[in-house]
Amino acid sequence: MQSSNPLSWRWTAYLCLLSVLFSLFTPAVMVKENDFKKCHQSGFCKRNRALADHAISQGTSWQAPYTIAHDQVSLKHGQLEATILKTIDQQGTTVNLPITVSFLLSGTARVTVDEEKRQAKSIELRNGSGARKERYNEAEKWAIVGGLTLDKDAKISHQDKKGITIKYGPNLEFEAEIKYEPFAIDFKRDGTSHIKFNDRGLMNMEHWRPKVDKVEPEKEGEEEKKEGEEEQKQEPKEVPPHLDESTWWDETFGGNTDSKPRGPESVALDISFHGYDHVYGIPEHAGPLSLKETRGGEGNYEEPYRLYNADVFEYILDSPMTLYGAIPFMQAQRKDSTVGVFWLNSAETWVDITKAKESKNPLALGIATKTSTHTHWISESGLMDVFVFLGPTPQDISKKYAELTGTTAMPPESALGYHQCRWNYVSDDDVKEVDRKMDKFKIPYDVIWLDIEYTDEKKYFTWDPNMFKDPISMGKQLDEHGRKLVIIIDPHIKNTGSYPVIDEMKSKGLAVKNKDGKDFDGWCWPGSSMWIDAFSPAAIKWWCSLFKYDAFKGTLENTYIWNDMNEPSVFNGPEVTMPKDNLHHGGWEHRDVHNINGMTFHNATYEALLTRKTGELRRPFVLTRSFFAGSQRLGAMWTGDNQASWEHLGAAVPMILAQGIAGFPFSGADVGGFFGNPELELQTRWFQAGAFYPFFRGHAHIDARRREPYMAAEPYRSIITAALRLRYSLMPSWYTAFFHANRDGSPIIRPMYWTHPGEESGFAVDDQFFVGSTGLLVKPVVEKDKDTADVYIPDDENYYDYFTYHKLPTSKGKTASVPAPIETIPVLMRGGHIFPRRDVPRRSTQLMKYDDFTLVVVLGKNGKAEGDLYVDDGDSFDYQKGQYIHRLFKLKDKLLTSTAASTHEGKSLSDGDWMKRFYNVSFDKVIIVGAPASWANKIEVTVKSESKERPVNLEYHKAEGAKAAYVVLSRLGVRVGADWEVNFA
Ligand code: NBV
Repeated sequence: MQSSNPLSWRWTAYLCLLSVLFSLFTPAVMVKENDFKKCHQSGFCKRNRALADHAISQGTSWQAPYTIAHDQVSLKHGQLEATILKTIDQQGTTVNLPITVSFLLSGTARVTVDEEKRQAKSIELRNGSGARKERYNEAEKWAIVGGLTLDKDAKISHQDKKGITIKYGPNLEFEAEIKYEPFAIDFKRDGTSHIKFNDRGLMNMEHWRPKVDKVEPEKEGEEEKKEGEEEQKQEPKEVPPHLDESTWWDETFGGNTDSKPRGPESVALDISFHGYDHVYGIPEHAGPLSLKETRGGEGNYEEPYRLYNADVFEYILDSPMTLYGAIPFMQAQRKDSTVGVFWLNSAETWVDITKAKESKNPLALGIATKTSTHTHWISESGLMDVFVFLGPTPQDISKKYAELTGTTAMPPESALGYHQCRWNYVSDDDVKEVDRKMDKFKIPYDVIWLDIEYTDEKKYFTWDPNMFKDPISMGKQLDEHGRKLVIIIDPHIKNTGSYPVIDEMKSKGLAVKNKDGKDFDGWCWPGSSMWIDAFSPAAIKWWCSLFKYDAFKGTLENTYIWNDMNEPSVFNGPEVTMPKDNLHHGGWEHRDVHNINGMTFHNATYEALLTRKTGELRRPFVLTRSFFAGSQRLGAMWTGDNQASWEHLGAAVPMILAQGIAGFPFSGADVGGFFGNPELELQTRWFQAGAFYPFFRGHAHIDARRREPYMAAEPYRSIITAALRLRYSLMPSWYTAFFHANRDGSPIIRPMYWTHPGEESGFAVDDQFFVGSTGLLVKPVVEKDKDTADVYIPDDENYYDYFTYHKLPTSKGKTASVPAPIETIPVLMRGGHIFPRRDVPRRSTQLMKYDDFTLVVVLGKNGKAEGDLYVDDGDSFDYQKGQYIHRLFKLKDKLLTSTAASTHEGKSLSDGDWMKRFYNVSFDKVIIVGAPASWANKIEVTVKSESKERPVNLEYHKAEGAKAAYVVLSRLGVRVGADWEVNFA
């Protein structure tokens, strides 16, 4: 940038100002591990961990003080109601904790525990707080969208004074054995225990109590003592750490004090997975997919996994430290069985994990027969609300969880293309230039992004008047090739004069409040800012009004939105976020809702895009940084501020896999790394990996050098371009994988345990994945100077190299070495699958919309293969009215067929414009890899479709060395929407 450029001096001035300000506040740019709490610095975590230590040290003599009053238990219409009595002192005083166990039609069980006094609001708040008195009970309202129908057939199979057993689920194959004293639940499937609640007695619900001020010793007497009897002074009695009251009523960290008007109120429970040695999920953490133990020991963490959405940039790898989002959903895996739990709580949460070898037979000296995983869930406030899934397959778990929290939204198809981002494209001309260059170098892309600098002084809904003089012409140029623009809108609103957005937000009372009920003012990019309270329906409505085309001038139909900083990031707040005693709509404390906060903002923006114009019903695209269970319904996420390092490249795949199995599969990592400048080899490898992220975006920090794909020197530019074209050619397969995720919650990229739950050797593998159900097995290269890759092979099928058709010498449970020089991405094709692609990658997905397809058939060992293709208009909601095509392909008994996959397909075909335009789109080519030698003499096959039969040329390529035989059928000319068959007999 020249120094004469106005942006340059403005930047210098701005940066100077920032550096002054940053020296005044805890700055976001210097975030280090120590700026975030460890468990011992978080009062409730420390107490509960200490309670666990205490309980475990007591061995069998420990009994949790929670008992169910046996004469008050009832089961009605699939719901068990009872009261847990918590004994709180030596005199036997008890506190009532109403418990509901709901048996859902889906076979999922839900255990909810509340506190009677809080339900009745008969508590007193301290410090004149205006907060709600109940335990937070609205997490369900935000996270759950279905699946709560009760299973009225659930029935009592046993009951006595000691407990009750309920049979429930499909064919009554599940059981919940509830023990009264101490309270515990054993969830069984087919008569054996899988998940146990409170079997280690770590349950803890810190009940409400009034603050009793300790009587101070009389001063005079004390003074006398000090003078004369110093040596007789009694040491204060040491309080065991689990009873330590020092952080009950207020707590200070990093100079910020939390006023805690309700005192201690944590909820904790131990949940054990019997016989399960792997647990997965609870994103977002930068660590392995198979979660580590957290109580020390070699290779383990010392700290629990933390879930407290925070702006932790330049984050540490291989760490249980919290990141930007939280999904408190965990799956456990053992050979041929998957189970799971969903801890529905939006407050700060910590999860300890330990594993124990257990011998079935105590006399079988030292022979451990199985490992069990013990987890300990600890949340600061709210209800105890846990869903239990008994599987038995990973698919069941993903589906049942999706029934509750919803599935990934069907995105606009362009959102699956490549996204070109950086902080920042400096002007509308700059954007146009990048757009032109991508075309010049024939590099496909769909979306270009604008970061915070496009605004007029960080005032969202405005454009920098000097640099973005004509956003409309910029948007129109992009539209010429079907491209989109994404602009960033953050939740902090600049608190400044002459800015209608802040004026309106204040006057309508839609900002988050501080503990005194005044608009909360904090520090973020714009300086002094206020935060929209997206929990409030009125705030959502107002937010929607800001996005109308006539309100937000300069935006067009091809403008989409990026929500950043929605944890929320508050530079001068505790742990770079909001004070916990801030107040939200309905009087809920920020403490209760913190982890949902980001999702409410994402939701408001999603709603805003849906309602930009009356009558315009197009799929929104909103990227979010912060998320919670349910955020998958609203758009995509990315893994935040990573670094241009090989280690961060390696960390991305396990993180994206964790997102997928936690129900939020539309995820990606900044390609190239956000901070720093990647060397060309790293950048190239990152593009190759990114081409297989569900969300594929290149992004860079403002200080990073320009690195648009065309900037790379040869041969890297061509290699990156090839990776991008590969993404575009496989787009039909990606879109079909999204369709499946949308239908049943399945991950888009799938880890080995999910696809092969019977193959234990793959349970910890997290650096490779299958793409949807295509059978494409990808292992991105994440190390420097590599020219081979070892791919783990999970079964005894045939595996072929995607590019060369070389058949790999493989065997189940072993790795196969595949060539991976810089120009190659290790991609294998698993036998038995058929996947669609388009062989002419164009400038954007929209330009490929009506192109013909190629089908790749990869024969399995049994000579069969199958797969599917889903297509719709990629933009509207007409697919919900049946305006889509979903074909099933099968090759068996020498017959390749395409049939409609569902009866819904094409309903009211004539209504849809897209259906009409798509009518003649065809399958042009079929490639059959691993073709039998008996086809070698064929030169022709017959294709039948729409009552016509005609011959098609068959090109047979015989096997050569490792290269498998394959067949190509060209100019097939069968319509995608029609049934057809090819006979190879
Ligand atoms: O808006 C600027 C950046 C953005 O580029 C990045 O992707 C976000 O994760 N944003 C964070 C704020 C500041 C980062 C130092």
